[in-house]
Amino acid sequence: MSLHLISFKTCPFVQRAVITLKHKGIEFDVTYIDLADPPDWFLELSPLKKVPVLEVDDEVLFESAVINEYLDEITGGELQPKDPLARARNRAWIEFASDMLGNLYQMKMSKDQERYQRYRAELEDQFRRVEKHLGDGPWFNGEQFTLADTAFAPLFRQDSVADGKLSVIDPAILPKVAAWGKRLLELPEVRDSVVSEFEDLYLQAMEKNGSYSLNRLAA
Ligand SMILES: N[C@@H](CCC(=O)N[C@@H](CS)C(=O)NCC(=O)O)C(=O)O
Repeated sequence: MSLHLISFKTCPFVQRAVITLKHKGIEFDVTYIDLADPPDWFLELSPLKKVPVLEVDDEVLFESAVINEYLDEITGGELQPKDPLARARNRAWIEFASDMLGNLYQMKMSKDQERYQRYRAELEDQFRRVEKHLGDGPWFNGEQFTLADTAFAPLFRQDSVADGKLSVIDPAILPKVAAWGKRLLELPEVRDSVVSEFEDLYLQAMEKNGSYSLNRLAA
């Protein structure tokens, strides 16, 4: 079977799939596209015109959560809780993480203070909910590392750009979130899930968007 991932270099949703692929040691190859100028073949291939897309031989899979469940299921399924209710809750939190990724992106790219504060407040409220969910760790659901961990990890990677100077995670307020995020970022599959120029590309995107938080950092 051949697995071919279509990627955009700074996309956190693609990163989720790469983390799962690397965690599982699954062979795959990658094609990077420019979402600002997507090729016609991609627009034809991707039903929502979004990345990630995973080509499995001649089949096309899309949506990061679905791709990750598939990757897990073909390799033993240990990244999902066995109990149906726990599995359903995990899926719900993965959806929650997707919403957080949207808010984090909007916050980082916001041009003005008002908009920045609005997204930041929303994100802080979401992190407080995650803090309440977390137990003694080490992972989102305790001892078992699951797809929730691979789904949230890109959030911590994006939060940590610029040496963490733009982070919204205050360890005094969110001690469990901070410890969990640090643990995730130390994993080799998370560290190696982005291209070497990720940081530069992400900061360039912020600059291009006239990012309020980046401008404040430089001032
Ligand atoms: N729900 C999707 C979200 C994917 C997504 O938003 N990808 C962005 C890049 S990070 C994209 O392809 N955007 C292109 C567009 O919206 O046209 C998933 O989980 O895979």
